[in-house]
Amino acid sequence: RQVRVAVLGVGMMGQDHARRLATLTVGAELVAVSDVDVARTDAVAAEFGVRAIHDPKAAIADPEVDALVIATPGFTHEELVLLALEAGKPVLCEKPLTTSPETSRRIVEKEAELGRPLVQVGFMRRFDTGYQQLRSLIESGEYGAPLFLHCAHRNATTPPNFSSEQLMLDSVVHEVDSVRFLTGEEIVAVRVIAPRSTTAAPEGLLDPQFVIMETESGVLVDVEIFVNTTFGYEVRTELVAEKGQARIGLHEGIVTQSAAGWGGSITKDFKERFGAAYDLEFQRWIDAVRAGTNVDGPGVWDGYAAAAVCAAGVESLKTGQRVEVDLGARP
Ligand code: ISE
Repeated sequence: RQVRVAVLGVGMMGQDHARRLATLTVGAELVAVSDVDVARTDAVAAEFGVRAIHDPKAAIADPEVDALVIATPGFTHEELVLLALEAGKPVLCEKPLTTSPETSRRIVEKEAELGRPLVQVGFMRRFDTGYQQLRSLIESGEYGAPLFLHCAHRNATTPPNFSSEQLMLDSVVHEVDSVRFLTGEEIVAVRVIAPRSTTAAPEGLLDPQFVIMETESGVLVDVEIFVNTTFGYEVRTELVAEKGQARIGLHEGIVTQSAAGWGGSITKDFKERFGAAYDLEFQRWIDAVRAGTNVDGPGVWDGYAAAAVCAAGVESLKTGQRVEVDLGARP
């Protein structure tokens, strides 16, 4: 049977997901969209020939909706995810799960009370071939223990009013999850420092920043987060292990050589760079919902751990100190 899905939040990402569900994901049927912007909801609903449900709570409660994609802004996630949990409906929630460890913890506890997984978190990099290959390499032990991960995460531009806090919660959160995915370890401490800002950074945003993370076993991670490079989207990771090194994300797509020289192209945004990863993420999620397991990928604990590390990062940026992360017991 087809899973009838409603997409809550049809901004840039939600529209992309609506299209994915309507045209690509096997076993899914897009049945409704919902957004605080009424005109936008109506336009997207008309585009896909589905229902516009203006109140997201009504969409969650709707008997003709089996599962939900939440792609609204992060600060709205807690309430919507908790309502979906109460309704017993599977959710694919875009990252971040919520904007604080306290609120994410509530979701972890609520799901534990229900006794079955219902929420998958949209850390799509876990479905990217490069990240999967790097994880397999680390897991195989062939290169010995990992020592460093050097990461660069660059965007061409940011949405208006993007703050230094959002830089941590919306952008660095991906590196946090990637490190946890690649190493299979929790992050125990964070320190954030920043050079002078680029003149392209909007008022109020420190950009770029440099984030240093330590894992349980002592892997040291550095992240250059730079979101106003003005020209393209690039996410790369270099592993330095005891007996070998590996890089992912350096060149996506074709590399050319001609009289003009050699080179390649740079993806313009994350929809392009991670398009295939999103497609796979959605297919695996819908397959899991149909199988009754609901989650096939990162879950609420991953969302919570990421929120805790990001909160420590925000604190470190303010105080300049190394901030330890204490996740507490996993229910
Ligand atoms: C955005 O929200 C994302 O999730 C992208 O993957 C990330 O690269 C970007 O910095 C965020 O703003």
